[in-house]
Amino acid sequence: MINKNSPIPIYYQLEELIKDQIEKGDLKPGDSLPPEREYAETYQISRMTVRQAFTKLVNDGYLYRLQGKGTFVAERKVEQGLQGLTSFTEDMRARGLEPGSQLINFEVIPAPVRIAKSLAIDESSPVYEIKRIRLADQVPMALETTYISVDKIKGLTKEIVNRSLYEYIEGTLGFRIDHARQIIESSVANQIESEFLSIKEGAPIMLIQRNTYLEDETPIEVVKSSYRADRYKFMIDMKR
Ligand code: 16G
Repeated sequence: MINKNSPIPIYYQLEELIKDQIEKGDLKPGDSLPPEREYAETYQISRMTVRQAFTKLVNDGYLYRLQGKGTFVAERKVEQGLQGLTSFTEDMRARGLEPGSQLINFEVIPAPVRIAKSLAIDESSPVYEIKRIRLADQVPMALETTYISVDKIKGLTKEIVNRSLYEYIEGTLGFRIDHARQIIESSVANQIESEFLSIKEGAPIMLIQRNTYLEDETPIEVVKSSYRADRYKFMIDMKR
């Protein structure tokens, strides 16, 4: 219920109320919300206040708006743990989602300077440049560009990267992927990202760069991923 005598702002109370309804399953992903007017009448509050709550929930990824159609409940975000070095395939399977990839580009190029440095190889030596849309139950989650040294990881094919890169590196080649450094920063989708991730240009995304190593510090991949910020959140447990 909304308590008008509370020091807690009304738009915030409404926000919490709608979040509770989503949490309890009274509102499910894809459901359309009653119009702002109806909320205003039910709770005897102004439409401005309702709009303020809706806008916050849209910005936080709980709701989305469709021009001329109304406001809808968004899919729950995938919560991605940050401890543990896992592959996309493993992450999705662990959640009961079907991992998939759509290959955008697979070619061998001369290593650009920064990639060569990160992979500890000579500049211009051959690297695979692999661009994949990563899918969960067919829904695009991330656009991922991977650089791998051709001399270190032999025999890569389109078929392999359409399945799992880590499965090939460990299962087939017998390397043990050991550790990685990952940097996460926020950004907005450019034209390419918006096209491949089915989001608007300028929509929020999270950029992740991962440099992955074998036990002996040999770098084996440099990966740049753009994740949909409306579908993903990251979680880390901490101990003091
Ligand atoms: C994840 C990794 C990526 C790795 C890929 C392998 C992040 C940010 N990136 O997407 O570095 O190359 O998994 O997945 O987590 P695969 O084995 O399914 O091809």
